[in-house]
Amino acid sequence: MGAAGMGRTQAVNQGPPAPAEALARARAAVQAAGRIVAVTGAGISAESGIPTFRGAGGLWRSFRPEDLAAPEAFQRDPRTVWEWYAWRRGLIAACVPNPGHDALARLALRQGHTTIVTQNVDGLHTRAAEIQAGGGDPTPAIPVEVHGAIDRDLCSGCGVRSPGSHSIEVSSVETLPRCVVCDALLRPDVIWFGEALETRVLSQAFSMAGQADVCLVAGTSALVHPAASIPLATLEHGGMVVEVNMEDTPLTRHAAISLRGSAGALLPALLDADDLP
Ligand code: BJW
Ligand code: ZN
Repeated sequence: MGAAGMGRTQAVNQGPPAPAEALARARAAVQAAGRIVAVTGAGISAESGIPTFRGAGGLWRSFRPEDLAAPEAFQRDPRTVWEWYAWRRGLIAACVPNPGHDALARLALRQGHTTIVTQNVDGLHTRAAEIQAGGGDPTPAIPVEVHGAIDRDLCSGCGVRSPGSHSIEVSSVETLPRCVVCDALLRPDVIWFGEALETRVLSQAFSMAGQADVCLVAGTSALVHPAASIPLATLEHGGMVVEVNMEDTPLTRHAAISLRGSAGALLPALLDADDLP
């Protein structure tokens, strides 16, 4: 029996299994999988010190998304939006990957058919890939970033991309960074609410999920679409979803195996077995 069939059969109406048993089943599924896609969200970076968006301590408890993560907000008040992003850039730059990022990077580097798809804009999967590759080629563990990258700028006029600065003067609109090509305001190269995700990037994410035997979903509330639908492509293909999260999400009912706990503890326990591919 393939990994997908095995997980689904065992998941039917048996209630939550004991954590050790669920972990053992998830390890067996990962071991049996030919192709794996990992879909990650803010929860995987929480243990690196980067706040999540929703839930206790989440950014949306203190800030209104429509004031900061929407194109209308940038048109109305670019200074306030930049102030928030400059603060987050600084915070993220001071953070390092945690054992959850590391375990996923090691999996992708040793298992030739693993793709990491992340909603995170913090670049920590890429940094983990570089560290875990140890001077070798990190490419297999470089993620598909569906919501962009906070460390990059995008011209709001001509769309040209450039590396982001860490010394943005946010005291007035006049001092905000401008495009060297067309002089329009630069903005962070992230996807805001109401903006389309880049077609090529989104297609790649759905295509990888649509070929995967196991979709490992870690640290996302699975509330923001279209990213939240990516694991469903694995289910449509006949694969299984394994969820790692501190709490239930809308995806939990689709998951063959739900592992409750922190990604930093569970992902190494799940992926770092000696006998895994
Ligand atoms: C741990 C843990 C630990 C904690 N270990 N776990 C369908 C239905 C309804 C609405 C829509 C729909 N389709 C589209 C929409 C609208 C909207 C949307 O989804 N709204 C919903 C919120 C209602 N989507 C959009 O607007 C998207 N665009 C779009 O659809 O365009 C259509 C279009 C087409 C053509 C032309 C034009 C338009 C864009 C969405 C962009 C989201 N952007 C943000 C900000 C990015 C930039 C930035 O960082 O500033 O992306 S919002 C924010 O949410 C960020 C995240 O990537 C995203 C997802 O959050 P995530 O990662 O899941 O984090 P949290 O905080 O929600 O959850 C953390 C989880 O971790 C929790 O579950 C914890 O339990 C867990 N956790 N610690 C393991 N240690
Ligand atoms: Zn420009």
